[in-house]
Amino acid sequence: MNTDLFSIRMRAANADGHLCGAEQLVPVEQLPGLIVRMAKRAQNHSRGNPETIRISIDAVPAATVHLAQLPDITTVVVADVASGRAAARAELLRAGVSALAADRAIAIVANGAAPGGQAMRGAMLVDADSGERLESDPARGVRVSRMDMSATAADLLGQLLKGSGRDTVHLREALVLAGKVLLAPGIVAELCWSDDPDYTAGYVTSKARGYVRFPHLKERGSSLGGRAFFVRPGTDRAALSAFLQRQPILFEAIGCLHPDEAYCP
Ligand code: WAQ
Ligand code: MG
Repeated sequence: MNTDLFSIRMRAANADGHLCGAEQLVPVEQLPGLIVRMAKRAQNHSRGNPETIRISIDAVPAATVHLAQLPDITTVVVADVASGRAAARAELLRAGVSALAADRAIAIVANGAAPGGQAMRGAMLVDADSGERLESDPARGVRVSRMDMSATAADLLGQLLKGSGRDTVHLREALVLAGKVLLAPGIVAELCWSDDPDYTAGYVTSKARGYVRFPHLKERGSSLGGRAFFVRPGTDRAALSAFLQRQPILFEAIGCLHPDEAYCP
């Protein structure tokens, strides 16, 4: 990297709580267009109308940006939410998460992880053995930022996913977020499904298997979704949060696409 980048973060909320957010890492010339797109996105969101939209921009020196490759993508076809959650649970166990921790996290996301049964703004940190929640603020959680994929990686992924019904902004952004989380110290796996009522897909990621998607992890119409980052017992939480919130990561290559897209770099 030899040009400086800018971290841009958006967060929108109203009296009901968190509506949506987004984070990207872009060259300066993309900032004006992106500010407008992020504001429009907050104003046209399926979770409701915002009362506050905050957009923050921070310079990121080129020398601090780590370059990386995105995780492999696998889509597991499931017929309904029950089989989707069972398959996601099996994937978490395969990654080394205990059954207790997997079951607890799935139930918490399904019921709304923030106080009052709302969706959280960020992610829960969950001990991969005990299932104990470790984040200091259960409404905010940990919000990952300062990550993106390069234009080249985005173009290639777009070409490969075109026409598959998988070329969604949700998938791109979730893949980038999950890719960064996998690089963080102490992470065992991640579980996620969207809190957007019209988006039912979710995923489990792990180092061994990459980004494993399930088209149905919640019922259409539900606004309850969230994220759990499973950590090894004894993980230094301050170091983990600092990495997730501050270390800039730019994905300039994509991974393999399984099964039917049949692509590998
Ligand atoms: N850092 C930490 N947690 C976050 C972040 C972030 N930057 N952004 C969102 N979350 C948490 C927060 O609790 C949200 O309520 C929850 O995740 C869901 O966020 O087809 O769209 O942006 O492969 O609604 C996954 C499947 C889509 C994509 C996930 O999440 C696919 C999605 P959303
Ligand atoms: Mg959402």
